[in-house]
Amino acid sequence: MGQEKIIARGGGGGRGNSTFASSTRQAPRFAELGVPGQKRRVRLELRLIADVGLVGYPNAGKSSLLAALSRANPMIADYPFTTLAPILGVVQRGESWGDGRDERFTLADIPGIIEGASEGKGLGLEFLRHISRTRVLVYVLDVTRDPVEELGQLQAELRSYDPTLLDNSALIALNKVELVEPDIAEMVEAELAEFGLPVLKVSAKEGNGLPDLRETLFQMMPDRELWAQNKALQIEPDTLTEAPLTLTFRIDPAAKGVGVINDGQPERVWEIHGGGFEEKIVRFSRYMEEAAEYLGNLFKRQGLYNALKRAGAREGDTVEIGTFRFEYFDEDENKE
Ligand SMILES: Nc1nc2c(ncn2[C@@H]2O[C@H](COP(=O)(O)OP(=O)(O)OP(=O)(O)O)[C@@H](O)[C@H]2O)c(=O)[nH]1
Ligand SMILES: [Mg+2]
Repeated sequence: MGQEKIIARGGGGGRGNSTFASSTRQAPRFAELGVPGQKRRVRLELRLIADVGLVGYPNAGKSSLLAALSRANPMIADYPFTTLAPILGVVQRGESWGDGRDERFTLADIPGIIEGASEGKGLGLEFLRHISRTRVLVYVLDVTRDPVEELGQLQAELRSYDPTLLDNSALIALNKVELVEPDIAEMVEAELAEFGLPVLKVSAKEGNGLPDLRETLFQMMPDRELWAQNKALQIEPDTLTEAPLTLTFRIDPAAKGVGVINDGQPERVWEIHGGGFEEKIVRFSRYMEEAAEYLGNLFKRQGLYNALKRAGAREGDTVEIGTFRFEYFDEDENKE
């Protein structure tokens, strides 16, 4: 709100005639001309800024969920691509509008996604861009279809559009559960659990599980500031690798490992310099705990774990980046 951005600068103005006045030229009849301003052709793209985005195949019940959770009144019908443009609703916690932080969030219903959406099939990119700024994604799946297959497809589409979308908090709303026997719904729920996301069984039509869904969304909503920082970091990941990375190994005789004490063994410490890691770490100093998992993944993506492994790091070693220390964990050794 109220943000400004200069897209084209006006040219510098010329000096007026009085600037050129002198004792012999008291009323100069000339002035300096200004220089032309910048000319630019711009295309503005409108993005919804919603907190939560509903994604799913056509007909899964996204609009029905939006209608059930908010006062929005989207069109709902039993044919695919009913929703042609994104619609926003406001979801409240409790009865009042509340004065607390985040007592409400905005929910965006976007048109259905189909295979190939990221290449422009269906309504294509038109809507995927609208979920690039949401903090939580809800995958809406129809229990009577093939939810496991459809979720895989949805994620593949999102990934090929923007891989960082999959780093967002997300949950699965398994919809239309009143249409199947409870044990079928539970079986599907168990299969979907493989995706590592919370699964909530709901019926947008009958209202089953909706209070739970709403509350879970409130609980999952990441702090706006932290989310924005993570997002900023994801957008410019390459800056991490600019400075050359150096790993310096040292033994600390005072055995104070991170988390575990190495049975009185001297502590093995890897100091990390360069690679942009120290600079990134300080940006999270206020959020170390919350951001630990995110940073772990980021470091992995940026090759820090591989570099450590190649250098001979062992399980339980301490890795030190600036004032931040964590324990090295050998993934290959811990794989089943
Ligand atoms: N039985 C049952 N039907 C539902 C439920 N939720 C939605 N539906 C029905 O499923 C159909 C599609 O619902 P919509 O909410 O329009 O689906 P959508 O995901 O928004 O579909 P598009 O806008 O086409 O992508 C409608 O006929 C709904 O009434 C549910 O929980 N149970
Ligand atoms: Mg719809």
